[in-house]
Formats: sequence, structure tokens, C-alpha cells
Amino acid sequence: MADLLLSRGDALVIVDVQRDFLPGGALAVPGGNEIIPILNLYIQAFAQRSLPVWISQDCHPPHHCSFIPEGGSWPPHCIAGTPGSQSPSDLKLPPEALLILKGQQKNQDAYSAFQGTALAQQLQARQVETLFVGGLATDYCVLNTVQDAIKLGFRVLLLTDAIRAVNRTPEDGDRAEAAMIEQGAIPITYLDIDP
Ligand code: VGL
Ligand code: ZN
Repeated sequence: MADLLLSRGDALVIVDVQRDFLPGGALAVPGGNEIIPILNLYIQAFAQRSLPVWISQDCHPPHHCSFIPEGGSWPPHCIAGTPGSQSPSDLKLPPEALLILKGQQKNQDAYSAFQGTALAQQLQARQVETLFVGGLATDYCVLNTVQDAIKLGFRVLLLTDAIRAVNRTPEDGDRAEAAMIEQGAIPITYLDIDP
């Protein structure tokens, strides 16, 4: 799909690009760092047109139920207030980017950026209709965010050049991407918006 002009009603949603999900972090997503320069291009394209940018962050209490020592399935990660929970400094976020924190409840995991947050209300308040979604990880938080967005009636463009998967079992990322597209997400790359 070429020549997709950005316009009013479009928003960029960057899911969980946080140090703990990057190589060297507590729950590193392989190649997660490779999407940062691509996301910076999308950010620039949106900022130039005064279109809004949201970022979600996984933000857990120290003994969150998703952590292995608590009986969950992940190493402790993205604990509120720790360096691992922060955005990497090379992600060039605009000062007006809107921040959505999720996973803050100790006894509930939240993969989707919509779960237990005001994201849907904020998007609707700004008359957003189309979400351009990228970030980490394809097979968890991106997948669940995109599925919720579609259920809520947003048009979703999936930034296939700006997502990476955990791939705990091989092909999880490929399967998640196929599922999102099957469910209505439109796969694009940066060249589609800036040909
Ligand atoms: C995520 C595992 C645990 C994600 C968050 O952001 O994809 N994955 N918590
Ligand atoms: Zn988490």
C-alpha cells in the first residue's frame, strides 16, 4: 500500500518501548533496539503534521503477579521508578506525547494499552479514528493492544517495520502478526506514508 497520506484523525501509538524490553534489559525482546530509528521517523512524520502521539508503558509494582517469583511467567521487569521502566533516550519523543501507564495493579496482568487505562477515552476525546501501532512486543502487548483497538472500532495500521516479538515459542511473532491482519489490521511500513 503506497502513498498513505497522514491526516486529521490519525494517531501514533507506541507500545512499551522501554529499556527492560531492549537487549540488555530484564525481559529483552530480540532486536527490539532496531525499531527505535524507524519509530523516530514515524514520530517525526506525526509531529510535523501536529498529529498526536501516545506511548504506553508497562509499569509494575515490585511484586507483580506476572513475575516468576510470584508465580507468573516473566522475569521481574518494568518496575515503577526503575531505569528499566524508562523509555530509551534515543527514542525521540515529542514533549507533547501522551503517556499511558498499564499493569499497575499487583494482581492483574495487562498486556493491552487499553486495559484499565484511559486510552480509549483520550483517543475518542481527540476524534482519533485511525491508530498507527508499533512497539514491543509483537506477540504480547502489541497484539493485545491492536485486538482491543479493532474491537473498539478504531482502524488500525500495523507498523510492520517497527515491531519485534519475544518469540518464547518459535513463530509467535509471525502468528501474532498474521492474526492481527486477519482481524482487520492493515500492515504498512514507513515507505507507505513517506514514499
Ligand atoms: C509485555 C510481557 C510482559 C509486553 C509486558 O510489553 O509485550 N510482555 N509484560
Ligand atoms: Zn509486564
